[in-house]
Amino acid sequence: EMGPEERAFQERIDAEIKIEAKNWMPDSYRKTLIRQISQHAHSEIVGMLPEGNWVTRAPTLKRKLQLMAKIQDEAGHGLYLYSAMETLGADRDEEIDKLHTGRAKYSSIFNYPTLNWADMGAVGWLVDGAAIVNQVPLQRTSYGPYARAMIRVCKEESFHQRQGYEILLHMMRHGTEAQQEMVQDAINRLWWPALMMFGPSDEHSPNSAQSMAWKIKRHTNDELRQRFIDQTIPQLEVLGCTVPDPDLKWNEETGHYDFGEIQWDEFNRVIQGHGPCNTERLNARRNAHENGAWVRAAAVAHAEKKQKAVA
Ligand code: FAQ
Repeated sequence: EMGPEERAFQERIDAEIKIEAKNWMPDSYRKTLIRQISQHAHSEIVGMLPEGNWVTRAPTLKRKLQLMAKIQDEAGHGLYLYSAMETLGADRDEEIDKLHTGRAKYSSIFNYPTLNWADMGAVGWLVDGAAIVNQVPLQRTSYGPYARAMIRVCKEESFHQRQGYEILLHMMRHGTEAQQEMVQDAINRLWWPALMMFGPSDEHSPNSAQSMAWKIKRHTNDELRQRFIDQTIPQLEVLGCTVPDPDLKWNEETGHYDFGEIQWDEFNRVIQGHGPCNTERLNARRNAHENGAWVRAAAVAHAEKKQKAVA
C-alpha cells in the first residue's frame, strides 16, 4: 500500500513531471539513482584511461587534439554526473572510495585493452555510439538533475561518435592494407563488448522493472541493444567491414537484425572484476587519486585563506 507521499510521487512521475532534489522520494528511488548515476560517473572517468593510452601516439597533431578534446569532455561528463549524484545526498568522496576499493561498478567496456590506433576509431564509433543510444532516452529520465546533465552529454557524445567513425572511414578509404586490417581487428575485438554495455538480457536484469516503473529507464536493456545493432550495421557496411557474428542477419519479418548469443559468462567475469584490464584500470585510478592529493589540499587551503580575508 502506498502512503499519500508515495502516491503523490508516483502521480508526478506518471504525469511526466520531473522529480527534483527537494521533492519527497522513496528511499529506494534515491538509492537506485545514486547507484546508477555513480556508476555512470565512474564509467566516464575510468573511460578516459583506454584512450589516454593513445594521446602520445596519435598519428597527427589534429588527431591528437581531437582525442584530447574527447577525453576532456569525458572528464566533464564525470563531473556533471557526480554533481547530479550529490543532489541526492550522496557523498562524492565516499562514492569514489567505493570505486577505488572495488565496491562500485563501472561499465564493463573499459576493462578491455586498446591495442592499435584503429581502436580509437572503434571506441568512438561503437562505445560512444552505444552510449548515445543508452543516453538519449535518459534525457527524459524522471530525475531532473540527471535528465538535464544528459542533454549536454549527448551533444558531446555525438561529436565523439562522428570523430571515431571518421578515423575508421579514413583508414578504410585511404589506408594501406595493414591499416585496413587494423580496423577490422579493432571491430572484431570491440563488437561483443560494445553489445554488453547495455547490460544483462531483460530476463536477467534485476533492476529493470522497477526502474521502468519509476521512468528512470525508458527502455529495457534488450530494446536498446537491438536499436544500437539496427543503426550500426548500415554504418558498418559503408566502412566495408564485418562483425564477428555468423548469426547476424537482417530479418525481413521483424524489421530488425537477428544476432548471435552474447557470452554472458564473459560479461559476468568482467563485472565481477576479472576482465583483461580491471586491475590495471583500478590501479591507474588509485594512483591518479593519490598523486592528486596535494591539489585537493591546496584547493582547500586556498578556499580557507580566501574566506579568512573576507571575514
Ligand atoms: N557494465 O539490472 P541491470 C560512457 C550491472 S558510457 C558494468 O540491468 P540497471 C561514455 C548493473 O549496474 C557507459 N555493470 O542494471 C564513454 C547491475 O549491478 P548492481 C556508462 C553493468 O542499472 C564512452 C547489474 O549489472 N553508461 O561511459 C553493466 O537497471 C567512451 C544488473 O543489471 C551508463 O552507465 C555493464 N555494461 O541497467 C566514456 C549509462 N550492465 O548495481 C568514455 C547509465 C549492467 O545491481 C569513452 N546506466 N551492469 O550491482 C544505465 O543505463 C544502466 O545502469 C544500465 C544497467 C543499462 C547500464
